[in-house]
Amino acid sequence: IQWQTVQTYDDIIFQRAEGIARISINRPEVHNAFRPKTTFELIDAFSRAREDPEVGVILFTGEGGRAFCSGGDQRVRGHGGYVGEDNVPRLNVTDLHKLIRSIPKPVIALVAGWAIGGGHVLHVICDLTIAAENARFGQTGPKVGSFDGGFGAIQLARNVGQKKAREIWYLCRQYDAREALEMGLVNAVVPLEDLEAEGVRWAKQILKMSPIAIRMLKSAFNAELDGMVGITELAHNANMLFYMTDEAKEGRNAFLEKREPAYSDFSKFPRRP
Ligand code: 2NE
Repeated sequence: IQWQTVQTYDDIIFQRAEGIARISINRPEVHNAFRPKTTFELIDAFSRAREDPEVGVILFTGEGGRAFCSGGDQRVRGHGGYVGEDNVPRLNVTDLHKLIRSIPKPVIALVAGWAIGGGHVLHVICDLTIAAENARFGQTGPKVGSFDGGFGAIQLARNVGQKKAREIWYLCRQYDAREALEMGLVNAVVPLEDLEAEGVRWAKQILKMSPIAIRMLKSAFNAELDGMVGITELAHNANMLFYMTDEAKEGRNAFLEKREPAYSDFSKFPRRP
């Protein structure tokens, strides 16, 4: 696959080819730990991939083959969050979590090496995870004075079950790729050299499917778990489909044509059982 750079950033790489976006954290010297700038750039790239009608699937990975992501950059962890160039401490990774969750296109994590701490949470949030044989997974929060009680705990428990999720968080152990596959933490394990090709294969298979069916499925999976926000997402997808009907268009046309006395004539539209 011939990746083309979409946008240049400092901390990440954003490429596109054949309907697939590839977004990669590029800080291998710290095992792809994220600082606020990294997160802002990721939010920008994911938003662009979301808006791009050519993109149907997003691959999310880390450069270097030794880490997907090692979580928040502990060197810039300050009083109340990770401190950016503006000296403001923040946890803007929350916005990235919500974006990956709701972007109406599948996001596939390709994990080589470490997926640790907040980096582990990032793959947990992705729709699918393909691991290289050298992948290692785990949470470190309670060891380093942190925790993620959001998707990092709750979605993890949905993925691997309550007992295993509590083990992962309370004991801060590390798990290899085979263990991750056994507990349902990842979808597949492949040799490191095949990781990207396998991700592209999965993406291409999804790209053959109905985009609306995939979109509706992602929001349906979210809806059960995400409360009012999840139901809103599913409901607005239903709205999108309704807007495509003649019935909804009649309402819009009547308003724009300033028809009197009643705006719309819905009489020709059936009341279905
Ligand atoms: C990932 C792990 C286990 C790898 O160990 P090893 O021995 O293979 O590598 P090493 O030497 O520790 O790491 C290589 C370089 O990367 C830096 C290291 O300090 C080291 O730098 P130098 O000594 O060569 O200069 N590095 C690695 N992870 C980093 C990080 N997160 N921040 C800054 N520098 C990092 C081992 O490196 C490890 O345990 N890393 C820390 C994992 C961790 O605790 N992450 C933070 C969890 S909290 C979090 O992410 C979070 C949250 O809980 C809630 C909200 C937002 C974020």
